[in-house]
Amino acid sequence: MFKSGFVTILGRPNVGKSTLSNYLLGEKLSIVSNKPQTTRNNINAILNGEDYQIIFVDTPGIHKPRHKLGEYMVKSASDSIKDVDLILFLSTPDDIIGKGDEFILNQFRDVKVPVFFVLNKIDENTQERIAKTLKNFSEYFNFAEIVPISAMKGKNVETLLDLMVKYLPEGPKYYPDDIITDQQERFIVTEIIREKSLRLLNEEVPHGIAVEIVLMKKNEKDNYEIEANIFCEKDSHKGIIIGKSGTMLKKITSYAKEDIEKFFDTKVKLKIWVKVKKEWRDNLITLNDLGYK
Ligand SMILES: Nc1nc2c(ncn2[C@@H]2O[C@H](COP(=O)(O)OP(=O)(O)OP(=O)(O)O)[C@@H](O)[C@H]2O)c(=O)[nH]1
Ligand SMILES: [Mg+2]
Repeated sequence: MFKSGFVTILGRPNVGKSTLSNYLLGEKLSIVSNKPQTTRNNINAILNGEDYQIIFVDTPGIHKPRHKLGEYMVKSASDSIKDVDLILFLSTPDDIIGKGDEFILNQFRDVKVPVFFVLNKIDENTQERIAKTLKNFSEYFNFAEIVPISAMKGKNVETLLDLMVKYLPEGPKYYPDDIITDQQERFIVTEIIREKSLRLLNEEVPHGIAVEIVLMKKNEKDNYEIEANIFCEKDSHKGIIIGKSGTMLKKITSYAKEDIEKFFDTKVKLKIWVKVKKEWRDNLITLNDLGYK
């Protein structure tokens, strides 16, 4: 029997949803950083097994939005619940169930599909704390399965995968074998540039960044030529992103280039400009233009 289905990965920001999605896929498709609100769109990651196909939906962390971009992010994540066959609710060890987790769990009260509790980051927590968290959550909600994992180390992820397959319905192959995502190549490039910005910049600067591809084409040698804009919200941020004598922008560009070359397995010429777009995170038209729609 061939099994297939959509599995959404939901949780607060920074709990490791994208890390898990990447680990399951065996490919770095989603960007990851130690800052909350890294992922901004739902990203489908397609995993093919011998007798199954799972489409994982990596979602933005559910949080209290403070601008229209945040509203879009939270809505994308919450909407994913409607069309899936299984929900993975991710959290991390803590002494109590926080308000953020309660808010998410309450959205699951009426769903018809199984909900797994996946407790991530067990590698950096004590057994005692892990046990306490598992107990608290199992009393709070009727989960189909409870699985403690480390997405970073891959601990117990195989077990989690087996359980998911067990719960999935019989179904067709939704996508051909040779694709890992339905995301556009342009989107993947903008995300890689955004990841480098998130990792290299601090405080509020990286959160106000959006990336737009101005040009992306293959030249006669079949290598990519890419030009992109980094938008930020303030003149002072622009200075920080460019850095003294352009050092920061050079770093962002060279790290991004390296990853883009790895992802597409080809040489890349990358040029990036930095521009200011005031309060774009609250401007619906700009959000639309940047693909947050
Ligand atoms: N120690 C440890 N760290 C982890 C684990 N999984 C993820 N992390 C780290 O946690 C941070 C957040 O990981 P992400 O995968 O970006 O988290 P996310 O839930 O996708 O975050 P948003 O996209 O912002 O909602 C990164 O620094 C990861 O390296 C884990 O199992 N153990
Ligand atoms: Mg993420």
